[in-house]
Amino acid sequence: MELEQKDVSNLDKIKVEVSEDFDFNDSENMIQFKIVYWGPGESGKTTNFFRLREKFNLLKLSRGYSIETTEGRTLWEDSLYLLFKFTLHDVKFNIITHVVTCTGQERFLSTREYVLDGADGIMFIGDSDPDKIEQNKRSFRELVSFAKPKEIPYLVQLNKRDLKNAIPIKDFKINLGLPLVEKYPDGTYIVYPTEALQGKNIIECFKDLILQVIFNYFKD
Ligand SMILES: Nc1nc2c(ncn2[C@@H]2O[C@H](COP(=O)(O)OP(=O)(O)O)[C@@H](O)[C@H]2O)c(=O)[nH]1
Ligand SMILES: [Mg+2]
Repeated sequence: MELEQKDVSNLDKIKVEVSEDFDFNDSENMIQFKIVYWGPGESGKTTNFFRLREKFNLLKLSRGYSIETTEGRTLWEDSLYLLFKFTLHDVKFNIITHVVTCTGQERFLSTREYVLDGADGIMFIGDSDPDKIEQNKRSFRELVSFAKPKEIPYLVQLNKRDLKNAIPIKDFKINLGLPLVEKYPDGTYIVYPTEALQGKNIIECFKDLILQVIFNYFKD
């Protein structure tokens, strides 16, 4: 997979402010985004979702929901609406972000297509468990085949870095065909090491994806 050169000319001027002062009456500067959390089964998508729900406790529009099987696996999807404000060239925008996760289970492939429909940004959650290399590869290939033609921005998380036998980041990159350098020219990481259970790097990663989505939105 070739390294995409992202245009960095405008990124510095965009500031994402996580602010509670969301203006419901300012419909002109209201933008809606949909962010999908994608990855193999049990890599930590729902755990990411719980951390976002905690962090944005005061900013969410809805309580959100998770539809799970009796074993605690996501049956349908997790869904949540978050509110932000950000400033671009002194213009304030109100952003409503719909965050959804999809099931990693093969037998629910049709619901994954449903969940991906209309996505403005995708967060890939990889699993550091060395036994999950093939699942990571397959799921990432699916994501790329969906996101590349539509030019949907995505970031890659490598979750469960706390595992004692966690796969080295370099091996993960080689398996997924990702560049071995640390960052893209625009400053985003090729791979974000995370610990969703402990909440490490989850919000930072989410903010970087939002920035990519906003940048993509204003690029034309
Ligand atoms: N050790 C460890 N376990 C995690 C981490 N994140 C999630 N898990 C566990 O992995 C399992 C699957 O997580 P879940 O979020 O349901 O995965 P999903 O299928 O992608 O939604 C659960 O038992 C989580 O507690 C992490 O950072 N480290
Ligand atoms: Mg889940």
